[in-house]
Amino acid sequence: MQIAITRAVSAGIAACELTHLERQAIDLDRARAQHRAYEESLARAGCRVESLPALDELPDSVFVEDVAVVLDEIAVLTRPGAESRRPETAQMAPILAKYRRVTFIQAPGTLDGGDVLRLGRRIFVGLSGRSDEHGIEQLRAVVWPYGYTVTAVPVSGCLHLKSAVTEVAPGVVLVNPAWVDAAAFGDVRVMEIEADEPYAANGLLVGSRLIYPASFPRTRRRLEAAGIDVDAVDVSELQKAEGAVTCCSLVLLRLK
Ligand code: CIR
Repeated sequence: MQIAITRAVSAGIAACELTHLERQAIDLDRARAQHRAYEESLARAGCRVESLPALDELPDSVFVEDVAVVLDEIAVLTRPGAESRRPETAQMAPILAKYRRVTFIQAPGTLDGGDVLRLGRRIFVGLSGRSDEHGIEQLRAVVWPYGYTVTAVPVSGCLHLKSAVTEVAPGVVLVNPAWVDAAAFGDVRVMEIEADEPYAANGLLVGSRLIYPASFPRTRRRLEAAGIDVDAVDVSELQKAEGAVTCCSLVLLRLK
């Protein structure tokens, strides 16, 4: 059984961090409705959804992916690159402690979960504006005893590594080649996004189902043509906050 941890949209989301996007008005009610529909898609994919209450004083707290890296063996609470987001980790630690032993990335290291792509026992971490060498080295030290390799991957032009690449089926990655060089991922099958949908590389694979934004129909057709079972969700309000589908949940295997 998989558990998906989510957090309701903050009433303060209008003050979210923005790096590559111009600020646009976010309709809070609509964002919340879209987030609930996203939670339903997680449930359809077979997850038990643990939905946490909104934290109105933390604008980006709906994007729970960034505050932890959860493996079967351990949960690593991050130290987000954006200072405004650092208090989010203390809110998540007791939740994850129900399921895993927890450990923390320490200053001066920074790491955002959005930069962490796990392909089996290989973990790739974006060297982005949010995650640095110190954070990556600390993650490596925590996970190597469990048999994981950690490889830093340069990203440019986007917020996180997973803005540029995600796993969309076992052994298959969907890439925006303008933002990351897929050669870094070694022996995987690479699919490219449609060039006119630059944000289309972020999908959330849960079991054999891909939760995927409704706003990228051309890339979605490519995925479906490849036999991938796509569940399209409208996350347009969350996209205005530079969010996508992986970032709104932490999906973990229930081990006991
Ligand atoms: C931020 O800039 O931190 C948020 N506004 C968006 C975070 C999106 N996170 C993700 O894609 N993993």
